[in-house]
Amino acid sequence: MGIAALPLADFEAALLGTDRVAAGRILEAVCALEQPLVAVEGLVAPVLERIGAGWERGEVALAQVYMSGLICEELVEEVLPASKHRRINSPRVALAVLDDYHMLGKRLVHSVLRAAGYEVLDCGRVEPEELIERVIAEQVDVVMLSVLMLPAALRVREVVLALPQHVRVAVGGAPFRLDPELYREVGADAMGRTASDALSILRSFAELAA
Ligand code: B12
Repeated sequence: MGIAALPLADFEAALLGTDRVAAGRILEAVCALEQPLVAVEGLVAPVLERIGAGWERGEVALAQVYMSGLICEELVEEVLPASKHRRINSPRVALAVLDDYHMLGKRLVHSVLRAAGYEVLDCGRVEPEELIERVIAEQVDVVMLSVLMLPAALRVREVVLALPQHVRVAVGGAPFRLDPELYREVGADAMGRTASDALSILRSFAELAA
């Protein structure tokens, strides 16, 4: 199934109508033809973005955005795979949502990393101070941050400045996609546009360290 053939409009209608069953059926049907991650990135992420844009234009209620996010979180939990195997010699990777409540991007990045065999320290939703303490205490090598609000994106700088120099920081989420230079401005080492980018980022960090 080509991306163009994905039932974006039907999935959007199901979410806006809070019809979890219909949304689940649509996602399941796409998962039968595509890898679950491809389905989630091709269907769930763009439709949530469209719903967000509808909210900005005043055509969609915040409650609908909220319920759509919630339904998608549950559906994604069901379709994405659990860890396959553990990698030996993999870097210690920590993953967190910085200072806001948009959790779905982190969930996707977590699945991608686990499916590829990386062991991930999931810090959940954290303030910079707590994250810095954990990263240092757990001797983390790479920090992956999912950030959807601009004020939180600007706080990435606090994290970068407080971490030991060898720790690499990668970021992703709406503010970074809107302004592709922002990650450099806040001092991060890399930016991912999709959850799958987490893997190429880890590879590039490993090459730099070699
Ligand atoms: C769903 C949603 C919500 C839901 C969240 C539900 C949940 N449990 O997650 C709810 C309703 C709770 C919500 C609340 C709010 N939201 Co909101 N929300 C969204 C929306 C529509 C979609 C976000 C989403 O889940 N997308 C799907 C996921 C899968 O995409 P993603 O997170 O971008 O992740 C993908 C990539 O970015 C990448 N990625 C993400 N992180 C990382 C990290 C790494 C390391 C890598 C490699 C890749 C990567 O991988 C993912 C997939 O490939 C966005 C619109 C948008 N354009 O993003 C607005 C948006 C993020 N929200 C916004 C706002 C303003 C709010 C509220 C303040 C609204 C309000 N007035 O109350 C609150 C604030 C809550 C808070 N303090 O955190 C703004 C942020 C503006 C800004 N830049 O500051 C946005 C951009 C909407 C807009 N255009 O105005 N929201």
